[in-house]
Amino acid sequence: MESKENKGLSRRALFSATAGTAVLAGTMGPAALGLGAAGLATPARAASGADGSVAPGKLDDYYGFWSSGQSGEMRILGIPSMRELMRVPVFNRCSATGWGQTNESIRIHQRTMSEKTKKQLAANGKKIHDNGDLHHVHMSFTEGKYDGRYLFMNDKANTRVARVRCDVMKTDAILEIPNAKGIHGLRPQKWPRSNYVFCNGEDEAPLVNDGSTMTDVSTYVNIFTAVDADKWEVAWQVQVSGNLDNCDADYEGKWAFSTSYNSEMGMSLEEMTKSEMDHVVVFNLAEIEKAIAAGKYEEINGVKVLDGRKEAKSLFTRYIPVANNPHGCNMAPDRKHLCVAGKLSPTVTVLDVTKFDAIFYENAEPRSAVVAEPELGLGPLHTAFDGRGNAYTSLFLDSQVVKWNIEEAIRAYAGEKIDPIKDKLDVQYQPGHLKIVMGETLDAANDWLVCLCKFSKDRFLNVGPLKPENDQLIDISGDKMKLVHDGPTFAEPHDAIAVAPSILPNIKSVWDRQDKHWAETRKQAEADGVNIDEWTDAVIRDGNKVRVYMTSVAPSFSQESFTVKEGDEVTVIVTNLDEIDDLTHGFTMGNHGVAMEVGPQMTSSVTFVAANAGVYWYYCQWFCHALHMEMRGRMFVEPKDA
Ligand code: K7E
Ligand code: CUA
Ligand code: CA
Repeated sequence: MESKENKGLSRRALFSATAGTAVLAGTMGPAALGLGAAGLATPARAASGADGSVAPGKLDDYYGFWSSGQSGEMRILGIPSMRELMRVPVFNRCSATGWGQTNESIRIHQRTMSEKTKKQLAANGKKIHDNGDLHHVHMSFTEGKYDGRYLFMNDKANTRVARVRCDVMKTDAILEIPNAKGIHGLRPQKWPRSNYVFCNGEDEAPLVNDGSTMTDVSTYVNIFTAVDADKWEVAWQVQVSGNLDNCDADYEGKWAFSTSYNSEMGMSLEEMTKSEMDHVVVFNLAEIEKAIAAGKYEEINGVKVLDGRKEAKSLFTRYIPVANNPHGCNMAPDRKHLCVAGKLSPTVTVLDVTKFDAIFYENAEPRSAVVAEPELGLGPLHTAFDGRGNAYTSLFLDSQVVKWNIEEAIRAYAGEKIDPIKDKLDVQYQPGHLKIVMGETLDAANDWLVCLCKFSKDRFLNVGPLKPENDQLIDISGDKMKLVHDGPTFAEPHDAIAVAPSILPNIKSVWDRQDKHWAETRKQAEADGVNIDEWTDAVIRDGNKVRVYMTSVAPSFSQESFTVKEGDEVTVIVTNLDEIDDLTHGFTMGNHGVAMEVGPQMTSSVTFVAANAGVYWYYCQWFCHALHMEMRGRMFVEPKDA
């Protein structure tokens, strides 16, 4: 094989460790390849430089999981290098992987789709909403620490939440949330584990939203949702007063909390900023669960809904007044302090969550839980925490990160003459979220802070009126913060988390053939009498539906051609029998708008109508082998009357 390889092809052009080994393999069966997973050396971990640089071939110290806002995907970055490692399509349509087009992904999209959404889509000739506005990515917790099982995220645009499996880093479930509108804030329960994912409905609308009432704002509601993180369905909802922005949960499993910038229930900017104070809503999980178990809920659109509005005077909620139009809602890993960013107010309000019981059960003043309110600067949006009792708050208007000490802020609030502010750093420009590695867990570290800036302005070469955002890496190991890296990112990261690789020891490189991701497709194959775990080239006709089963082994598909009739609904099911790290194939059907990823040992399928008679080439779009270009075949579409 070695000599053949040298004859016709430049070795350098190939991936010698993987596909190159199989260059010019004449036989296409998997056994003929004889390729093990060996040969891929694992580079050593980075002993990264003080400037955050990671040498070529070295691995990053942390995974960064990034939201992408209106791009609708999740991104994986390496920290501290800030190299983009992967994009995981979630709510968006992905040209490379076929996410949003493959049958497997459409099933995930459609599983919880409402009749209204189906009608809306059908009227527009679509099967799924293929955009999303993904703000918040958070990992599942067990006892206050990341557990490496799932990542959860919101879609503000189409009122959905999604779950990504950490073993394969693929979206595994999407949930359309009934009753609520515009899911914004999202956080998993931290203790005892993430049984719930808490989701804020940001926008107000009539509960029965059928046009019978529209402009009468008194009929509008806002909904807080707890999603069952395992079953990926709504566990319960609580109707609240005012809208909901960001949320978080405590380290005891007792409370969830949400900020509200529109306690006024205003519909215009003027109305939404009219009051002196808005509020934080505290949700009492035990009381909510008790009421749900006792059946004291109203079922609306198939979901159990409790009334937690102020006037209902329930034990489900309490409303703690904070300065007008708060935004960030961040629980400190000291297990005790919730930091609510003022946005319009230059302050962060620090609430002691151990004082919430008194507010619920002893009629204590809601503001009695406030233990500090440091004045930090203009436009505080979000707060991150290190493992040394410090908080770091982004100041949107000042374009700064301010480092302050929580205990000192509490002492200052109690009257002591002490300045809790430790440092201020200019960032470029207008920061939103900021994250310290492991910083939202009990393992908060003290090395890196990532600050997600909304504007980059002059920081990069001009690329036109649409500019990248700027995700900045800041060294927080010393007393003073130090900016070490500018990282341009495409529209538009909001939140991010950073996770040590030790939390994620089970990420696969090759799919398990029995993976549930294509369980439905497997069922169909079994019904067709086709074994998709073996080399197969079955074509099954079922009226005008044709199912074409193919396998792929670099550099071939098992079918060099197949024939269908004009107007047939064609489903192509491709199984990649290669078992090698990084040996992904693809299937692209020319001139049909069809393309999908078929990872090692993965099955993917796609359905389309062959509307025009003629010859069409399909090909593998992932460069997999020296003969990757030759990995192609023809679809013959016979004229209808032939
Ligand atoms: Cu501040 Cu959507 Cu978390 Cu953006 S939200 S910044
Ligand atoms: Cu298979 Cu390219
Ligand atoms: Ca307000």
